[in-house]
Amino acid sequence: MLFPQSNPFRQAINLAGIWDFCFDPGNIGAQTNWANGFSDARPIAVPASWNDQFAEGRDYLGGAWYQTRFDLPLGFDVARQNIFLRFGSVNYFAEVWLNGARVGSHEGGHLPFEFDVTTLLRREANALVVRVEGELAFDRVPPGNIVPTLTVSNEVKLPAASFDFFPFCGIHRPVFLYTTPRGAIQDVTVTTDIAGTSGIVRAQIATREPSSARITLDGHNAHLVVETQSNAATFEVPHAALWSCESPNLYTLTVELLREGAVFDRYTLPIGIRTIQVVGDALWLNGKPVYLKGFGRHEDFPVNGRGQNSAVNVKDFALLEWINANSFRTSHYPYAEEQMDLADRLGLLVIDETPAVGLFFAEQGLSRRLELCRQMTRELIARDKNHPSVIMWSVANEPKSDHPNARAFFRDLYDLAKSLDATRPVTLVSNQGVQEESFAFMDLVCLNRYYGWYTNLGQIETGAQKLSGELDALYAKFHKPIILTEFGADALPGWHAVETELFTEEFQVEMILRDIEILRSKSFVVGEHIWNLCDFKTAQGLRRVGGINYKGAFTRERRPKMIAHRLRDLWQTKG
Ligand code: BDP
Repeated sequence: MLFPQSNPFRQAINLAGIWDFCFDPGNIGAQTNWANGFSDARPIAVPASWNDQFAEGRDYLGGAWYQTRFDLPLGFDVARQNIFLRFGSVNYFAEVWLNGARVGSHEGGHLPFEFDVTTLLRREANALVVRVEGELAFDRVPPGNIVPTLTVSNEVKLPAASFDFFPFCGIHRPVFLYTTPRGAIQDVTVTTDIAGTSGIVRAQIATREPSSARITLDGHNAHLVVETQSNAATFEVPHAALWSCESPNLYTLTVELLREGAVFDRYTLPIGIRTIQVVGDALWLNGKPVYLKGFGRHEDFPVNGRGQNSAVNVKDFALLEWINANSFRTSHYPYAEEQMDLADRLGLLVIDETPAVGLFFAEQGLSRRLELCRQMTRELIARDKNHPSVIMWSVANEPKSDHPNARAFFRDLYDLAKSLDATRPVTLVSNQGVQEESFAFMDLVCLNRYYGWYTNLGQIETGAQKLSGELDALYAKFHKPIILTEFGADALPGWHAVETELFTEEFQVEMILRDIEILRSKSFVVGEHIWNLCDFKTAQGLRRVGGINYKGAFTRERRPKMIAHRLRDLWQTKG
């Protein structure tokens, strides 16, 4: 799915700003037709989560209504164009009306969706209404409110999430209104390869009507043009400037559609020429082994919640660069498209994860959860397939996969991801260790471990030895490269002790650095991702003082803890 863009053939406007908002715990909106507009509204910022914007409503996840009005800008022409209304993401369920007519709905919190609204628009005072609802339920993805008869729950949480981050709700990413000409470019798929010193770029396009196309590749002294009737082009780029962490070289791919020799649509895409492969025990980028140094992260910031925030994105990427990280995982859901563009530009390697966190496999709701996971996998790959920064797909985080239904569930998702994208490895992030049956068919093993913290509490050396033994056992069983995708300890910023003590910055340093020594002693370990880049908000619970997970190397306000300085020294170079 293409991101909206403006050029001489397309226009996009961002409807961000202050909208009208109303909580609707009694479900009055549906009964009294708020779809046509509602009064007694309060102002709300879009995009942003609603939870921290007001004096009340922090834990409210039920129905709520948004509305805004807009005029059609000059150049938006319903007679000659298709006009789309596109949401970057809404958590969790969205229902949309335009000028009183129901446009459609979307389930799932972190992926874009759009509607062709051409026939519903008027020139002035268009009324857009969105009902959003973020209830936690056992048959949603991620699941929540799971009763103990369905699966073992770790801990009581308020709200009852089955995952360790706050279930922020609202219109989280930009809402665009954009035009395309009739018969426009619908999709572009780019794959790349390397042949000697040449780069091979294959572009496949989809159009709304059959059309001839001109596809151009520009950059780094190359200017290559292919005219095609078959919607496909292959370029051989001599002496290609490859995309890598050290040199994130981008080329520009331009697709133009031609009618009677004249261009009537254009879409421009930055692309990177690179390969990514699992080869034996190693992960190869551009034919050379690469070792991942970085973090699991969250989209999380005070007041804004999970709303797309470009300043925070830029800051987080600056911190990743400062600390000499070369990678991160979009734990535990797809991040904003704006972040993926930055990763391409700045040369960060991304493990791109679906929203499937905390899955369980009891029969009740299982087929619905699987169908949602399939939908989200399809939507994620459609959205992110062209990003050179994306080096693998993660189909889930920490499922409760010690259940007979789990293996078939993940086989299904693995096969689906591979059928949609044969160019990237597919993985599962698990805490089941050697018992994780799905590691048998995943391309890499991604393990989360907290020895010395949740197990072997305070025993850093004993924990490190257990980690060592477990890594050896995993490798002996699966013969695959391993990434430790989570490890770490909570550290209260400013809390210190001369002797080993839980929750101090010293303990966090000692434990992480000892674990890294173990990882570096195993040739089959291809990455270390510390949990987490920053402290982040969670549901309330006895393990989360103030509703915060303190495993960040930086605080929630992005100030470094001791571990940040130590990692910066250790990682020194990015590669
Ligand atoms: C792991 C989860 C992660 C948590 C982390 C923790 O994957 O979401 O935040 O533990 O407890 O199990 O800090």
